Amino acid sequence: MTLQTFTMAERRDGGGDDDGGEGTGTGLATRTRARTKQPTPYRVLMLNDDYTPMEFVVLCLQRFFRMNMEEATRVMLHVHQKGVGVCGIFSYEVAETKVGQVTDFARQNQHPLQCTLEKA
Ligand code: TYC
Repeated sequence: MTLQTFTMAERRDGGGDDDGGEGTGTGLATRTRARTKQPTPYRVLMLNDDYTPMEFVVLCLQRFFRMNMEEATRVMLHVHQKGVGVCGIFSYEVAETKVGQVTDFARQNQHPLQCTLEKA
């Protein structure tokens, strides 16, 4: 969310007085309103492989995607059977961070587990 300052003349709603309580006293009153902009969503995907233990994948889903045991097991089995599965949908920055966390944790434990992201 960004905060944008604008003059009364720029207000779509016609604004109020020109130097109200929050005015500048110069006759060019400004107000600040919140502008919300949804970030482009990205899917984080987990890929299957033949070597990473199922328990390790479940641990990753719990640790980095805040899934409970039941959810994490369901997603892990989906990936195991179909080859790929969705861990969650995030802003680019958050998605990229999670991919890095999973990849680093997998490498630290000598597992080939792969995680990637794509535009949702
Ligand atoms: N296929 C792996 C096995 O049989 C388990 C696995 C599941 C690996 C999901 C990666 O993203 C994955 N041990």
